[in-house]
Amino acid sequence: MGTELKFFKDILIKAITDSNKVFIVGHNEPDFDAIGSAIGIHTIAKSLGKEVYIIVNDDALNLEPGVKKIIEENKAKYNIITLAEAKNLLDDNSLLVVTDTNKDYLTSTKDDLDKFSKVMVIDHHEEDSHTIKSDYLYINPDVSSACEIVSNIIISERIKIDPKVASYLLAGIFLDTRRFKQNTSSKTHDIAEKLINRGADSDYVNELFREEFESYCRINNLIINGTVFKKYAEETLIPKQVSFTINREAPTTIYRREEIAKAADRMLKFDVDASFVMGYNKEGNIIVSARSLKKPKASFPLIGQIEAGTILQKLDENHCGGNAYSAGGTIPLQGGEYESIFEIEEALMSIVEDELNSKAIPSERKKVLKFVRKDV
Ligand SMILES: [Mn+2]
Repeated sequence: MGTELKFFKDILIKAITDSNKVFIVGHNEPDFDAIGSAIGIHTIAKSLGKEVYIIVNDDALNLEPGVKKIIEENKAKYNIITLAEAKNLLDDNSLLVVTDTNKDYLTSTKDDLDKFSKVMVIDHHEEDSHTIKSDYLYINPDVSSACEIVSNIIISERIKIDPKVASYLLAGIFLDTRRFKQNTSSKTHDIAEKLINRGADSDYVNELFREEFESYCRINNLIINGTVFKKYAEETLIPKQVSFTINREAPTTIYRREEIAKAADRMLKFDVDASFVMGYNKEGNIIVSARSLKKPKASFPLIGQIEAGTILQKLDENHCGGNAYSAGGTIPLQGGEYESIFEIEEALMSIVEDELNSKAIPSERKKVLKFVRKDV
């Protein structure tokens, strides 16, 4: 365990010990990483003898099936409650631990932070100006997932965990690394091994990851009928191909956030440097998901990475965020900057173009460089 995490762990444990009640919240529409890490933190606080609650304030319709299953099975066991219930339970010495996000607008507790006597954040996403106002935060973008951070704390504190909790934590790591295909370090493998030793069952995790056939069709239909490819910076050393996906036949089709994210992930399997996918959510806002291909360390040129997070921040800095490889957000249409999903796509296309032009090296420069070399 790194010294920074060790330092944070000691503060977290002291904060839990000193408080009467502990509340945990992940980002809205929690995924396996948010819910898994929340249950992991629950286990830590419970081991210290505390009254612990997990806040999930989403309509079950917006949740993916595996997450819904975890929540339904564990509602009583892990005190999973709504924000309104949490507000009734709060006392003058309550701690809030936010996990898997550092952005205030992505949590249900955004307007109630001052009601908690202490707020702490555990996250692995890049930090930006919207970071939650907290007493202590541990944000490490070099770690695969919030579940990896929380597992590390559980293991180093030798806290006994239920094998199912070990499975939930492994599910979070599976999700955010796409099964060790990205953001994976030797430490991630080490933590996964330790979770398996504590009873995590990958067959059970596979079961959680099973998709609904209808949702699978919706995602594939979106990709097949809605994707256009655009080439950028063709005259330079770093030509790029980028895909943009919208349901062009029925643009107002409603998607869940995780469906849009899955479509963006899947597009990276093809010959593209980055993928952008957009779709309506139930509330009539536009979900945007961006992915950028991470080039192997040895590849040349190293420059020219399309930074997914930077591009979405330029699109709408108040509603989007993420890192270079993975970013997302939900953009309001009513009273917002954009009037239609196609307007958002157009804006995205031109932001990508501007970004690449500002970074691109014209191919003539290559020749010049060769001359220079000859002269030397
Ligand atoms: Mn995560």
